[in-house]
Amino acid sequence: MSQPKVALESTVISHGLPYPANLELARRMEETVRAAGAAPATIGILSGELIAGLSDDQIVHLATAQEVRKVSRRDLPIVVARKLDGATTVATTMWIAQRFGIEVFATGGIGGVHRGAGSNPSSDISADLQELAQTPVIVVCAGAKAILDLPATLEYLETHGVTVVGYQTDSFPAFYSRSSHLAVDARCESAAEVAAIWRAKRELGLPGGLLVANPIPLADEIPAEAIEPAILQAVEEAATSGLRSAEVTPFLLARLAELTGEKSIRANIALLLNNARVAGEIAVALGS
Ligand code: PSU
Ligand code: MN
Repeated sequence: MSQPKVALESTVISHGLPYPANLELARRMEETVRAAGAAPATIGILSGELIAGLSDDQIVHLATAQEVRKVSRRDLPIVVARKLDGATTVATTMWIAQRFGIEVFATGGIGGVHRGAGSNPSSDISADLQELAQTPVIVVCAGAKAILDLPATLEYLETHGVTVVGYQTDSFPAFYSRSSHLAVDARCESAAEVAAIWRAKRELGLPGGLLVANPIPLADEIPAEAIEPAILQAVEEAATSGLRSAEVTPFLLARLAELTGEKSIRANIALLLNNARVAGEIAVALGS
């Protein structure tokens, strides 16, 4: 049997964290997956080629180049036809992972329903959610950032039949904070329990992915109250700046990082590594 594999995304490298924290993080994610007994495959697009298992040189390129497009599902045919470089979001990383036969993927936070989307005709809902409904990959995340509307995000996942399990938690995490106080569908204590739910889903013939929500380690947590003023400011600035589509999330992430400083970058790295470890353990439990 081949070694269990874990997919890793590249939008967090090109657009999620500043250099050099992004490069160090990408390398440490891979080491953490290996330490758990699995093989990492960082996913990205170079000159239009979909790659699952970027080399270190290729990761350096995505961490440093200025013109790397953030590639969601709708961008895939464009970057392939035009032979462009692309950093893959959760949606595209899932899609490429399943093409390469990889079942487990570690990320930081998934995209979701943006605040105000429900009442807004130009509502912004990440393609990550539809991908979870369609593509058979286990996604290990620390929930989603509270820049999003978390109740609406969970409702959307429910509507589209996406099972959300909490890893050693009863509530959906809010990225920097361990709890959003919103319930998950089931609590799993171990990687073996996650693997059992995944196998049952496959045996039932249900399409789509499984979302595993793994809270940030306690020592690295930033309380929700501490981060909320920065979120409100960033969301307000995004609304008044007239940003649209794929630009919104990178803008919010960058403003939040500026407003909250080093501490939020440290927290971001800590939760990503924690997710790489759990994803590695799940891949080993599945033997996939
Ligand atoms: N949330 C984070 N960090 C990130 C992202 C989301 O805390 O880097 C990235 C992920 O790649 C995710 C994407 O898939 O942003 C979602 O973008 P959009 O909302 O445009 O779908
Ligand atoms: Mn969007």
